[in-house]
Amino acid sequence: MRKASFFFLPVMFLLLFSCTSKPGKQTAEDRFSGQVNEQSDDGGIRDSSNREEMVLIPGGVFDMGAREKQFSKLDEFPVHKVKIDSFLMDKHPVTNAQFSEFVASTGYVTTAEQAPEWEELKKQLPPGTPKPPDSVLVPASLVFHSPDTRVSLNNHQSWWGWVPGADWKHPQGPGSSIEGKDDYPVVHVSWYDAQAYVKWAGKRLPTEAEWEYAARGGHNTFVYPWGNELVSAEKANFWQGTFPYSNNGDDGFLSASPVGSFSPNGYGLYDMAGNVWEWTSDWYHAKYYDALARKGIADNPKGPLVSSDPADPGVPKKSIRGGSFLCNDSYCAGYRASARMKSTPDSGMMHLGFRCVKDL
Ligand SMILES: [Ca+2]
Ligand SMILES: [Ca+2]
Repeated sequence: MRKASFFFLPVMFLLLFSCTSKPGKQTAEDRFSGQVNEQSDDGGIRDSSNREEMVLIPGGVFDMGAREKQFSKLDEFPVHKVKIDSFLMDKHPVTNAQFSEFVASTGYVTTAEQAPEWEELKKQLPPGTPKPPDSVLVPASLVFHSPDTRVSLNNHQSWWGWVPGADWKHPQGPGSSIEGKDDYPVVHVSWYDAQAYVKWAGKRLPTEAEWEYAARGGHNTFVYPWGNELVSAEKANFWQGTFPYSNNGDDGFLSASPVGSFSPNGYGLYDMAGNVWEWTSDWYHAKYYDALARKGIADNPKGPLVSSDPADPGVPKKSIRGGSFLCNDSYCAGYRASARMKSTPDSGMMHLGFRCVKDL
């Protein structure tokens, strides 16, 4: 498995960003409507009016972007005014139990559970890229492993493995399971999988602006969902130790944690910092804030029309937010409210999930 993944990763990482992706074999439209609507007993749409798991995020105007310069990245600038209308947001990321209910109801098959098709994959690769062996063109997803030797923090291939059989029911790959983990966030879900779920639930994914506004918990000056104190083991599930080699687990968790294991923010939202990254509806664009800043107050921005990641030209990505159990101050400090990350929409990863929002 390791040998296969190492062979394939150089190909994969041409596609993917810093955190990578998986080639899906369906279009976004296919994945939205096909399986869900065809197989669902109730027409594919669940009447999800249960608001008890959601909290009201009251609308307002806030300053979107970086609050400090130690950890902030260029794509968090310039800080700009954004108006957000009131909306409802899930208190926590979608759990394995919730996703299981969706799959049981619809028969949905996630991206990671399907083999990539070379004809589709090669469209995203430079001409002449050789076809990988069939042994790696199998259902698989990306699983973290600590490297055995010293590696560059710029070399993400060093700690991500393309693991056949890894999917939402097998977060660490074959032999692992989600038994007893009903209240853990679902992972290894692509953006298309998340979209299928929110449609079924009668909800939607948050915009990047909504996500950041909600993460601040009503406090415009906060760096983190809890305030301005630096991250610590009591605040969130992140990486204590030297990333990516040694994880002390001082916060009690070496990987994902049950949702709600740490204190909520000012709006009553759990896990906005750490645990798993969360998909947003927006395309990622490194310069999007420049465009918004010229508007005065941006009114409920829904992301750019096209994606742009200078680190990976030509590969469209969606914005993901909030950081994960792999985040550390030495690397991404993704648990800051303004921190941005990105991933190709067909990515499935062991530290990436989502939560839903709903209009009032
Ligand atoms: Ca941890
Ligand atoms: Ca999170």
